[in-house]
Amino acid sequence: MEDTIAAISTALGVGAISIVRLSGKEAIQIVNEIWKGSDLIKSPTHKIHYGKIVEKEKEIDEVLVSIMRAPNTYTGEDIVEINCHGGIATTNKILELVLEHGARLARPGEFTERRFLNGKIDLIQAQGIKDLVDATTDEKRALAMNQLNGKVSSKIENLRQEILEKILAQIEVNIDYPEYEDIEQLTNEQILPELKNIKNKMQDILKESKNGVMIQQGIKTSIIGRPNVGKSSLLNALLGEEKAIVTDIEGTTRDIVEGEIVISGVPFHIIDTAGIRKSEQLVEQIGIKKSLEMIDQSELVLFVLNNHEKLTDQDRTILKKIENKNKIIIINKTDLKTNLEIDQLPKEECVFMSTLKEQGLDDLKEKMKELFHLEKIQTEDPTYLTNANSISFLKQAIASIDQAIDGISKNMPIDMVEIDIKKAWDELGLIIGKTYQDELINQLFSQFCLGK
Ligand SMILES: Nc1nc2c(ncn2[C@@H]2O[C@H](COP(=O)(O)OP(=O)(O)OP(=O)(O)O)[C@@H](O)[C@H]2O)c(=O)[nH]1
Ligand SMILES: [Mg+2]
Repeated sequence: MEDTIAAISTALGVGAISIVRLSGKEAIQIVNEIWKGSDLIKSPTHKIHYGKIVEKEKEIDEVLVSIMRAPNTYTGEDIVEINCHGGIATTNKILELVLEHGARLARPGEFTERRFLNGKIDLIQAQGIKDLVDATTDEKRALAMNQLNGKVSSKIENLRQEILEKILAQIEVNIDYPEYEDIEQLTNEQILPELKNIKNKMQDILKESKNGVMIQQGIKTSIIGRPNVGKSSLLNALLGEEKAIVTDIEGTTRDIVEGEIVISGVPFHIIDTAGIRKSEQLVEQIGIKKSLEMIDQSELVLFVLNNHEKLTDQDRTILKKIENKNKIIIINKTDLKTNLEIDQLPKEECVFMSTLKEQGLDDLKEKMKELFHLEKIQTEDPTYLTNANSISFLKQAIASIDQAIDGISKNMPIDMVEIDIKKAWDELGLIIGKTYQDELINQLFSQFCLGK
């Protein structure tokens, strides 16, 4: 991290102010070279200066410059922020000037990467910073904030601490001083119950993290059903706008229409598909194929039936296909006479609606909430893992603990079992981006004085 990086930190466009930010050893020197005002080199830290940005005596802009000296800065390096007048030309010009004077254009996320590399944050916190900036709902924001402030990290950190203190340290002591205790007794009375205890805690985090993924990535939802049952009408009702075309002609929807609604903080990405039926027409057949594929790709299927019509073989095929999926069966057009064999449908999964009369929408939303246990989400302080990498590391760590438990049950030597436990510890460390060996040794040493 020898070079000094620079970038425009505000959105590029017309606005009241823009900020050009620099980080690195040369940051203050570089800005001082294009600066008319008090000497920045002599500036104390965390001070704002008024002055002008100049190019060979020519004034470019009137600005405020913040000087922040290492180490108490975002990146841990010297940082200079130039608050200039907003607007594309001015901001770009100032960026150009700092680049000409020796800064390098920062890669996306490079300021935060330096923050991580300088040990100011761990990986979950870094992810939290990104998620916070990207957050589009209040739940996403709250979730990101708990990643950023370290609440999520400390959950993982606590697990590692327990593995270290209650298991690894015990084993180490007993390997080094085997005369002090009976190793089998230790394994069965202490190590095994602790392993099971930690595994349960890890599984709890894994279970909860499904919520994190839901909040962050949303739920892929598709509306499926025969032509004319009211699929597009349902999409429009959910979105509260006339997004899809609705007509009484079968096969109105040919291509895919989509939209998003947020229920209890969880975004549902809803896709309206072409009606499923036997058809000779090529275009429609493509649509139907897409619908069937859509079922496979969806996390939730809204299967729409017409209350006024009897179940067809097609309907039964679809019902079979979605049997083991998250689904809600929507019996639409309840304003018309019932001809549908309602008693043949799984009652607890049905919602009665009339999109025409605007009835049943709240029941549907309630059902969606129930299905994914969303009522809990808004009352909780969300400390979940949200990213696929972290979750897969956690799964690996659980598998390693399982391996260790299995090893004990097969009477494997304790130092063999220990390898799997260390592996779990290491895998948890990957979630927060910590290295393994040095830390393990340091902690063990400080707690147990093995050298005595
Ligand atoms: N009576 C009654 N008619 C409805 C209701 N919902 C939709 N319709 C009518 O049913 C017809 C078809 O509605 P769409 O929403 O286009 O149906 P679709 O399932 O998207 O149809 P395709 O795109 O052709 O597959 C339209 O004439 C709607 O006005 C309802 O609750 N009651
Ligand atoms: Mg349609």
